[in-house]
Amino acid sequence: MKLYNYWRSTSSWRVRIALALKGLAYDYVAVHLVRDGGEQHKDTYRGKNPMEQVPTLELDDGTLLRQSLAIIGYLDEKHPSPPLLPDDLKLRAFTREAAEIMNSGMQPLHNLAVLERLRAATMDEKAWTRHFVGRGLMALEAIAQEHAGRYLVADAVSLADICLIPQIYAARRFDVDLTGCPLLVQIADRVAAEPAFSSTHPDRQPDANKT
Ligand SMILES: N[C@@H](CCC(=O)N[C@@H](CS)C(=O)NCC(=O)O)C(=O)O
Repeated sequence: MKLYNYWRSTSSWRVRIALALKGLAYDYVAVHLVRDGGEQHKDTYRGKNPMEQVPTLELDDGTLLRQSLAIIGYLDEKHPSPPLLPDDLKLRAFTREAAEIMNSGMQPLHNLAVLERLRAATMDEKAWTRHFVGRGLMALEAIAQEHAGRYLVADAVSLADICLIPQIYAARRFDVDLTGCPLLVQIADRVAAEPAFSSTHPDRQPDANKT
């Protein structure tokens, strides 16, 4: 398999974590989102991902999978161990709720293309990001207060943690105030030290900090 991704992309990191949890090997193909106007916009990559975003997972038979949660869902169904969703149906719903808050309620609002548009409109992109990421973090803290065990939802690693660790990384990158979500941060920092999360950290990727 080949994973087209970018070291600092939170959606890419989610897929790297899932691959690591499943013990699956892959070739790392770096797509530089900034250099030369962004390699995601070049014809060669747009053919693989018409949204001009990372990640894209190319299977050995050439099939292209896009959208991090769809890719992770495929990996989880194809390689069920360890499961990335709880067996209990209510815990499953809480896990998906947390993932969806991050996938549709937070990450898209600080995506590069959105920030570039805000910059062009001379809007305060930092205030924007802090507002929307802060709002999402408060909702996640409420989920943690209600449902956390060792992990964000109950006592097994899940899709919620796969989204959470990159999301907290992004929040810190954008200087978002984390004082209102102490349990979330406590869980995230503990889980981030686990091998599947730490080995896939942006700073440990081959394209890290390359301009
Ligand atoms: N919902 C998509 C989001 C993908 C996404 O926003 N990727 C960002 C990096 S995290 C990207 O490629 N941005 C490029 C751009 O905005 O030009 C997913 O989960 O895969």
